Amino acid sequence: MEHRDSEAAPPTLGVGMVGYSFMGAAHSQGWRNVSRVFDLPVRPVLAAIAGRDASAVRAAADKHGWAAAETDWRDLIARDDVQLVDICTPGDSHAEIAVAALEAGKHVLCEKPLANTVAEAEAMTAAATRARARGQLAMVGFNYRRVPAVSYARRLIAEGRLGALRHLRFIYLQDWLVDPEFPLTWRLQREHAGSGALGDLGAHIVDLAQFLAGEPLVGVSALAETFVRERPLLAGASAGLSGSGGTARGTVTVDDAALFNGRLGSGALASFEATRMASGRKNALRFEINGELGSLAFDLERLNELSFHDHTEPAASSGFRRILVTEADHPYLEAWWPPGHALGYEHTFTHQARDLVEAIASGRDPDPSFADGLQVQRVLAAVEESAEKNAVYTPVQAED
Ligand code: SOE
Repeated sequence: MEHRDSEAAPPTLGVGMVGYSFMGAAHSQGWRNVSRVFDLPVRPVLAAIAGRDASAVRAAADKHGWAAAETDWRDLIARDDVQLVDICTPGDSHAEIAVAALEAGKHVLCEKPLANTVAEAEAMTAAATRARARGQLAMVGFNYRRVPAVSYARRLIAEGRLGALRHLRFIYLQDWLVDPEFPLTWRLQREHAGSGALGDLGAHIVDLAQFLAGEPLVGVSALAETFVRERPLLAGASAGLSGSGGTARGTVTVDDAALFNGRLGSGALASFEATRMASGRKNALRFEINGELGSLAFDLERLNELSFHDHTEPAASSGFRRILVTEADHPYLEAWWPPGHALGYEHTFTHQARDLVEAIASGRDPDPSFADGLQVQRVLAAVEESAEKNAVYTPVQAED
């Protein structure tokens, strides 16, 4: 924040983004429209975008509204017109870029999961702590916290409307890996993605469980499986070649699905299922939370709705009721459309940009912080360790 164009206009915050695929496009949308929707003390400016392929990054800059394009993220960080670096690359480059950006005096937004390993997440969190002392902020992009209905669920839980929590049940199901001929992209390679459905989808629901409950998971027991162990290589790729004749195939080195149970500090129990093999389920992130005074249920595929059961009401007339989370006093809704005029997936990125910009302008710690991202990473590591050890897995006896 940093440049003031005129006395009347708010100061600007130059944003530089690294990466321009799905998440780059989604974050771009957020940066592009945030100051047209919310009245912000600081106006983000899409200063520059970086990617390795010169013509592709130039095309992405034009398409998504970035003023300049760079082919090396180091050059992006070095730019004077960039005060915030938004990292939308695969997990294997998060740590290097984030630490370099923070050390160069930039604020950082980093896509989830924070890193591929706990060690990387620890280094990033240490860099964020050092940067905080110099006034720079770091946030991790768990965008589903910013669905208004999810944010409202947190508000109801924090207000005590559910009382003590007993069970938290989370599933996150997609189906884009059902086809065994789907190619071996970076998301299926451990060295690039860290893990599979676990880090990609499980990270979201672990973060949401901890955010909604307001406390961390303290232990887990897990199962994980890779159902399709070899997939066609992408054109041009050569590592891990196998097969003869037809398409060359490579080894899938991450999980296709992970199931785990966990315990929160308060003693509440949580269950999780993350898979990219659930045919028919496109982006089904669902939860149900039961407390001593009531329950909440949510489905991302109906993201403007929150189901609430108030168990203190007379039994005869109580039951789950649907709250349409589009009222002006629901989270984030004051700036959008009249009640009933629904929001969607993309709006979570606008809300994410708003929350980070407001934190920067006010000097408040953003949330989720890198420390929150590290906590999620620790849970993912514990899940992998438990699944590898088959720690609490007991085979059901087969019939004689
Ligand atoms: C792919 O599975 C993916 O894009 C995730 O990486 C995102 O985090 C999730 O929000 C949607 O699905």
